[in-house]
Amino acid sequence: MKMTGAQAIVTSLEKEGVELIFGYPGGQVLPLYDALYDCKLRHVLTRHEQGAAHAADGYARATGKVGVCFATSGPGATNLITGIATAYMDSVPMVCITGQVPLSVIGKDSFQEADITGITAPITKHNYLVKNAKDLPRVIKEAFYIARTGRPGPVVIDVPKCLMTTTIDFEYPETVRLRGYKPQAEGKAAEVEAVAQALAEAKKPLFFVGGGVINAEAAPLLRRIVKTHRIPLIGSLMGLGAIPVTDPLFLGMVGMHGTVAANRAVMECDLLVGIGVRFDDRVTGLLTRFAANARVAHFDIDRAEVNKNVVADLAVVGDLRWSLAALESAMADLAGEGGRRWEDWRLQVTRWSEEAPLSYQKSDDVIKPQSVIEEIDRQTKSEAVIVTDVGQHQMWAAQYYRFQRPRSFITSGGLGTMGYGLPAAIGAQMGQPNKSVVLISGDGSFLMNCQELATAVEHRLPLKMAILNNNVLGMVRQWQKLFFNQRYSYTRFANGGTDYVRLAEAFGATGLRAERPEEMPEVIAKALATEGPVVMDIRVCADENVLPMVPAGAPLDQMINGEVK
Ligand SMILES: Cc1ncc(C[n+]2csc(CCOP(=O)(O)OP(=O)(O)O)c2C)c(N)n1
Repeated sequence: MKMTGAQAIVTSLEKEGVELIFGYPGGQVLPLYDALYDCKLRHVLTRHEQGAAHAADGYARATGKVGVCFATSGPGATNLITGIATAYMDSVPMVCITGQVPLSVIGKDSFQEADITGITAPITKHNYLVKNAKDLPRVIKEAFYIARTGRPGPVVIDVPKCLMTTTIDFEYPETVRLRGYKPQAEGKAAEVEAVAQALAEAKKPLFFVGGGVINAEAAPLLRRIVKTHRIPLIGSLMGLGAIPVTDPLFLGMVGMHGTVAANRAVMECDLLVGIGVRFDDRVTGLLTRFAANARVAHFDIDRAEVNKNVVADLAVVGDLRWSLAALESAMADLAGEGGRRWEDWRLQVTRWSEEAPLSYQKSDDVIKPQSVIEEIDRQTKSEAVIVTDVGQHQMWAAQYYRFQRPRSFITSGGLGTMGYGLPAAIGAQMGQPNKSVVLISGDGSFLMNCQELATAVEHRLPLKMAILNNNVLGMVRQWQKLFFNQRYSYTRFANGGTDYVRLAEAFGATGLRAERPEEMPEVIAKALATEGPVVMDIRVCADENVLPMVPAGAPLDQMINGEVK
């Protein structure tokens, strides 16, 4: 069928089953937007391209589908960068289509020209500068395949405007043939056997669960193994929800703001089985002391992760759905002993959990930020999809919300991107229209992309937004307090900060405020009962620290306010 390049892009996206595109138009994508005008695809106009990228990312994380965003050339494309890097760090499948100046003027510093494939090379799984309109269907087919297979990630397709108006014979390829890219779904049976053998020999085994389990949709398998063998687990920030955090065998998040029990278990286990994790520095602390008494087994889809940070004694490279199924079979001999094997170890770690639970000083005078998360958890019955920004509020959300399901915690883990929350929550809510989506943000982070309130209002999203407003850049202030002699350099907002109730109202959203501890539960209840987007300005005390805390670069048993000294 004959059609223009722009129509070919749109038709290819339809063939990929795309339902939603987040984007922002401009000169070099005008023909593409013209093709959108009368097609079935739904396009959401964000108020900033960064918002479009994060919304596509939030949509992808909430649904498991590939998120799609559009931007024009030059500043439109560069505004996507933070969103692309955020998705790359957390292995989120995304396809970003950017307009480029016409082929004849590339390299001439043309109006709104930026070398976006050059700029995004280190933060994309792959990228394309398309040079021939007839390649568009194949490139789009490949881009979706690359984004969602193997270790997922963002792919950029840069399309010079002249290709969008060129007529081609459209034919959508049925298959993808890429030399040099063959994601390894199945690992080696012998590698799995070796892990099962190590488990049989271990006295103190510990599973360490990461975002890879959620990405691979392997949580049900993991839950089955844990139910049978009752091996204690810890999680990374990205792994929260893979196992219900209320399961007594789940010792909590590990690392800088991990629980005493989780960090202590790492220091004392004799076999650490990392599953879909990348052992980043916020998790390991001082690498040479991390799991120093343990053999390490590492399951991951990405061979490059093995031995990158923590040297693995055993490794299984493959899709976790394959690897965990294989592990389950390989552990069959141990199944009968599930109740008794490792009983002492299990008792020991659960005792640590009981002895040193997460805790904070309660107050009747000021709203404690942790209590806000507990109240949101109670009122949403631990069933909401929680999206966060970055800072103290993010860590409190991770610590105090009781996640039950995969894809119920959406947060920027690897890049730690302030401003991620609101647009990601919009994407998550659009991807999961029937779920209760709650954004937990900070007053600093919220302002970074608050223009997206306009998008939430335009689409009448039932999104509830809780700003833990401490009038400071809390997490940075915490470091200044603990490690810079309380020299609070530029971390307080002058003049009492922003009036978030009026900000919400200016955009047409509902704004509510809680200043006193007794008002807070009512404000949350009212927000949840109010239709459409609601911003809650919750005035929390500023002088609160996220604890426990392992100082950067210290070993995990040196926790501030942890019982392990
Ligand atoms: C884009 C970006 N800029 C700067 C930082 C560094 N940073 C990390 S946490 C933080 C403070 C966040 O403040 P707020 O959103 O108010 O949350 P709080 O820590 O007070 O809960 C800053 C500035 C960052 N993570 N991202």
